[in-house]
Amino acid sequence: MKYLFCAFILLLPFGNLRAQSRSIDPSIKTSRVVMDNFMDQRFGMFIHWGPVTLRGTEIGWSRGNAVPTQEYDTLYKEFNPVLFNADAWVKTAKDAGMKYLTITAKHHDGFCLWPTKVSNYNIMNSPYKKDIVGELARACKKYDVKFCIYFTVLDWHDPDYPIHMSGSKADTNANMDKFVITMKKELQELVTSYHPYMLWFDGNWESPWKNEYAAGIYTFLKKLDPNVIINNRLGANDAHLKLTAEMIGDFATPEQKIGELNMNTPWETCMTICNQWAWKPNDKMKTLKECIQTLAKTAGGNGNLLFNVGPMPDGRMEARQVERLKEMGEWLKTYGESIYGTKGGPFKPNEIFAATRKGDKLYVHVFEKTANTLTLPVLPNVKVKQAYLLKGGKINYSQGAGGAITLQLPEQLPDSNDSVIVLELTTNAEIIPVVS
Ligand code: JFZ
Repeated sequence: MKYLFCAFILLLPFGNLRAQSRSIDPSIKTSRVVMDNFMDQRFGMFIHWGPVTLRGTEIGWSRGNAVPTQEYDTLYKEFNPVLFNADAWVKTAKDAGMKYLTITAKHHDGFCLWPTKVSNYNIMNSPYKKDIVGELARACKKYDVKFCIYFTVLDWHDPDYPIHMSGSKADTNANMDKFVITMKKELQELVTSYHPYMLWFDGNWESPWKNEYAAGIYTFLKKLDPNVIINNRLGANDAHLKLTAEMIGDFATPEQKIGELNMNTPWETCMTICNQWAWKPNDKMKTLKECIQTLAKTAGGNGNLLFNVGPMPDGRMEARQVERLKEMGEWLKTYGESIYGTKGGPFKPNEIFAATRKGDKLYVHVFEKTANTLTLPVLPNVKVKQAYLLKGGKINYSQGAGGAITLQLPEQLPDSNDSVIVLELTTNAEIIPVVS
């Protein structure tokens, strides 16, 4: 009997390992076809929103810092964004040329923007009492914008989650297994009610989160929807820039910086239009030049851009931000074919130019005119058939014996933010190896 007991104890960890694997079954991973389609979208809207906007401080992070915890946790009782209009937000995204939209259904502060049955800390207990996530899902469908959901792993508000504030030590009364069950219920509600195209996880860097949980959640989600796309912040890791075969997730998530050219691993840069993720009055806004060049350099690196807007506490997006996004949309009306559905490369984007490609076309995004000509790094075995401005107008060029292409730039570039020159090649531009 004693020996039997010992054998049981010895075998326990193995049984446990089998039940809670640290990795996922490769056959359930999001397919290449689905990921290629996601990467073709190139431009999406990120929205960070919640009761904290009443204070204009950062979502999640200001809890217990700029805003005392008690006060932060009761802000929802005053949250009444009567001017919220899901159609208007989605229309803003659409007019900006954005193809998908991601809303913070739950951020680190734990407040839920949908009527969850799992916790009372949700929008139905605010004076507003309307399903914000549901409204946005509906409007996205109407305007043919792909609907996506941001969901944080860590939750500083839930007593079952061991950490109650960034940097604080673990609460021994917390119950992580119970917390994960709650999380699964919340995710089940979100996936089955709103059918998100993609789930953008976050908050995976604190010690209570383990890959065992992440693998379980990934598997659980794939059973609910085999095609749902999942970012790399579900796996327990803080290497957001990377995505390796062992990491759990479908794409890498460089934050507030443009990812590096990568033809193999899907990635999406998330970046704010101002400085803060959530709304802040008079926050410094990026210039149109910065916005357009960020998008072009991201596409030039073969990545997507999830561009963040923080709406105001009354439910509207700031007029100046809406205007800026509209300007991006105007640029995309002319230049969209050099962004959507393209691949990045073969050159690494820099301050002067970036390149994208599709079929036999190589799109050269010219940011600055530093001389009358622009000579591109040598592309072996590539021959140009003709060159012209995407906006219209022939471009003279020469191709040296070594293959180097030199473009004659117009007296004045037609677009001060990014003028695209199309090079039609005699062969497929998409298979040109990356030039280092
Ligand atoms: C995270 C969030 O914390 C942030 O609020 C926002 O939602 C962004 C998209 O993702 O960004 C981070 C992640 C980690 C740290 C800071 C910001 N960190 O570890 O200091």
